[in-house]
Amino acid sequence: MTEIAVRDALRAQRIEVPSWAYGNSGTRFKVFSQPGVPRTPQEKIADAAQVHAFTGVAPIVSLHIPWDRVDDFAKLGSYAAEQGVRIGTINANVFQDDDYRLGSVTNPDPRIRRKALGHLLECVDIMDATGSADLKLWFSDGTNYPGQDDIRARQDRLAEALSATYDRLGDDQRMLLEYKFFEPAFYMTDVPDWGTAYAHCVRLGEKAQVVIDTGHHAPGTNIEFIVAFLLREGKLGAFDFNSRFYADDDLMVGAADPFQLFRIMHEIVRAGALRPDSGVNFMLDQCHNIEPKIPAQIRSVMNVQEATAKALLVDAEALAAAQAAGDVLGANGVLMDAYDTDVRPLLREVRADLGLDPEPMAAYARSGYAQRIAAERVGGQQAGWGA
Ligand code: PSV
Ligand code: MN
Ligand code: MN
Repeated sequence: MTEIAVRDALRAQRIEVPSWAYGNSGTRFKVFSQPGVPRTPQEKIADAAQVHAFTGVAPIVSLHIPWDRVDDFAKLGSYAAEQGVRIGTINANVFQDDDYRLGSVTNPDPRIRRKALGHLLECVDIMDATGSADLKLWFSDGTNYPGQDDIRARQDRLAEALSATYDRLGDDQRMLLEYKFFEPAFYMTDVPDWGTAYAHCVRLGEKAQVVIDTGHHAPGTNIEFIVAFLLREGKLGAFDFNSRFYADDDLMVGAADPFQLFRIMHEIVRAGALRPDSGVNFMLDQCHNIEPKIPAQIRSVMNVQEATAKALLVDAEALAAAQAAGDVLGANGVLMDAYDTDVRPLLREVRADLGLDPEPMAAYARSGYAQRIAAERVGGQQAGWGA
């Protein structure tokens, strides 16, 4: 790829940020409060707009319903536009209601299944109002003990709810199905892995695609293989980017394993899936329990940019030649040369081209925004967990 093409690709890159990254969050042991956190969905969007203002590549904000429920979603969309961003993916939430103790769409009780489906359909109504293209579905459904419920019957119930939701989607809307190998269910999860998500999506049709949340795999899983496979099948709809050391840690993407992030982005670049119109949505799904939230989102966006820049710098011709020649060390060397490149000077130039400060973290710190929200906002809210 020519240097101009690399710069163009980096300028055109789009990363979607989650509204819930700006609220207070924590673990089940303690939620720490931070000064200036948003009290309303509008304030979360205003904070997200800061991330875009300083990086130039994050103009889209995902919402989580009901955490971001408002009376008038069309008006919230207009508010976002005034802030210089737009509302993106709508995340459904069927995991925080007492009724869902034994599951939501896979619950043995038909009344509770109907309630869960009602929420999913309501999320599509919200998408209509916000102009969102993607509905993201993650189910906490599963069982804690062998024998607790029938595994196959639960799959039937899941398929039924997915199909009813799929039928409600508009022509330009998609359903993104996210998997997670455990938690909160500890014995069996109803959508535990990409294979299960993929099989449901294939049955549903073209508008159903798989979401890869990077934190939702067992240690040692080769995530870039999953990326490559789903891309080849045209079934990779989106990422939920974050980092993990142990379980679903939701730490900043690229913090735990920048090399893994590079390997993922290499598969994306190879498949031509980086372009904003590729159908792959690059979202963050993170919490910032102890670090300040807006800078943590800025840092995360920068980490994705760095991994992307390195992936774009891979010498594709040299790599193909080494692979064809069976040159194991040569091929690996081509990849490592790109990974070992310091791309920060290049990204500084890309930002300058966009009319931005080349150093987003320092520029945000100097802006005084953090001090202003700390003074203005009293009584900031929890991101959603336990709310
Ligand atoms: C579940 O762990 C998950 O990754 C899903 O995407 C939820 O919607 C999200 O976390 C909430 O942060
Ligand atoms: Mn996720
Ligand atoms: Mn998660």
